[in-house]
Amino acid sequence: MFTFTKGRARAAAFAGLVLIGAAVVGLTTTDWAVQSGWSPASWAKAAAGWGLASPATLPPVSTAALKDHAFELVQSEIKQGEAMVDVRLTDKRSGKPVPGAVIFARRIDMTPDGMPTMTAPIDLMPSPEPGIYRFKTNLTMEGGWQLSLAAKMQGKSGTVQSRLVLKAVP
Ligand SMILES: [Cu+2]
Repeated sequence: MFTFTKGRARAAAFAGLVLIGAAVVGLTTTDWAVQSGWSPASWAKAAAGWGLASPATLPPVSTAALKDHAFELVQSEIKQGEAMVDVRLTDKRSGKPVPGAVIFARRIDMTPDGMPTMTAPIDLMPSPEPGIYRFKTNLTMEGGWQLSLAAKMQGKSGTVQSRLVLKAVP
């Protein structure tokens, strides 16, 4: 018989929470890249970071937006082609950057230029500094691109959702 270890159960519960969160806020995997590069170990670590002792103590999923937190672009004009896009997660009350958020959904497309179906791959890279989140993408066309992000923060039940417009320049 296969038995779940406590760590595995916790990881599975956390993965479930993130997917439920994505579903509840109206995101689907076809529209959004739900982060797939996680290992159960990192899920368990993230869950442990939230102080989750066991799946039974998982907090209820809230769709309430965390309006006092937002992502902002470090640079809003980026050279066309393969690019790194840095965003800062800020607590608007203190102005301080917030490290350690789990970005569970992300998408980049050309909605600002009337091309909502024109998307590009967008991968989360290692953070260059605390509170800064870096993405690798390929802005194949000049013009306006919209970066949509949804994230969970440690110790908070709501979701940070931001839509940021950047410009790919020659
Ligand atoms: Cu386009």
